[in-house]
Amino acid sequence: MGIFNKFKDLFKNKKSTVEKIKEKRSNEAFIEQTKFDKGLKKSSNSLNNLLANISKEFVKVDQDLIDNIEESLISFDIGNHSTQKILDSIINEIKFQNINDPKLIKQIIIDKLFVYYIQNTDIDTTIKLRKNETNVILVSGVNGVGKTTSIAKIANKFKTEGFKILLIAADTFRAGAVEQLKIWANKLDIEIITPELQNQDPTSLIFKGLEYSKNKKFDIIVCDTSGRMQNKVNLMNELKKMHGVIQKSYPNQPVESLLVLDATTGQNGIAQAKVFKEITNITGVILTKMDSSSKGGLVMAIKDAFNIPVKFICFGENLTDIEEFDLEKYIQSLLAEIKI
Ligand SMILES: Nc1nc2c(ncn2[C@@H]2O[C@H](COP(=O)(O)OP(=O)(O)O)[C@@H](O)[C@H]2O)c(=O)[nH]1
Ligand SMILES: [Mg+2]
Repeated sequence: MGIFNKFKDLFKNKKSTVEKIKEKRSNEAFIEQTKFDKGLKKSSNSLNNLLANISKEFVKVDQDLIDNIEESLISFDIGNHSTQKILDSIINEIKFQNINDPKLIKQIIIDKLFVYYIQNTDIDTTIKLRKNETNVILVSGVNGVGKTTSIAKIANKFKTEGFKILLIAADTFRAGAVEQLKIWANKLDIEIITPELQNQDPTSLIFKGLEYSKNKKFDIIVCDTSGRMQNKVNLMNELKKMHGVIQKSYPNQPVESLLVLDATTGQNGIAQAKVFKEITNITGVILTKMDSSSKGGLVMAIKDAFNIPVKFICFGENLTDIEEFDLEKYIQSLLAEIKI
């Protein structure tokens, strides 16, 4: 069932969105929410402040107030396109209800924000793991976004769930990168394929790993890659080659190609996604460093701009600071700090 159906009823009755969601949080003997709450606390606080300022600073509903709402949505990293759509629906609602008191605007903003959030949410956010087959995950992204750390987290999660995992350290470009993944592999007691030489061709290393895996029947292979600057044509083409070699080895199944984006980079992350999507078929995003970001709107901007789902969300540097993305939990945590 799409999340829209789950939430549809919430928007039907007269209670505020925040009230309804808070009620839901206390009613259900509660879905494990702590990680999302912890990871989204900054975002939730900043959303609360943005909304509180709007209703405090203005005495009447006019163009200045509308401009302020627009700026607030953009500063929350929702992206220009989504902001425009949400703003239009806010303006329509203000006109429809003939509202003159800015204090009443806060509720409308929240409602419109979350109605927009949950629409068209049929896109699949889960990793498709095929049973009795080898699933290959290629992880890409620019330097420092958290690729290697996220791979360790994913490997740990799937290992705990009973899968047999192989890592391929195909970031042969940066000194220390192989060592970093090797340390994680040893700690997790997971097999790893490493290059013999620095700068070894990463595609041939992935090929070697895939060949090795054929008799060993791994469930999941995760390939690390070097931090490609999206304007470096050679590196981007190399990524395309790596994708190609995986697809050739496993022609009957889609390559899970995950792009790692750092939530603190905001709209820059959107620019990165655009370039990576042009080069290779990105099937999902791993959104990292949510614990350090106060701008939870990026999830919406990514979905809106590319229709690429966020599949994992990371909340810190520890191995367990990762969750499969869940829109309902996300929305609930985003509203947790809001005071109406
Ligand atoms: N706070 C926080 N730090 C993270 C997270 N993910 C990664 N990092 C840190 O970001 C830095 C770069 O991570 P790394 O995995 O080496 O990035 P890579 O260059 O993309 O492989 C490291 O210091 C990580 O500990 C996260 O979700 N939250
Ligand atoms: Mg790395």
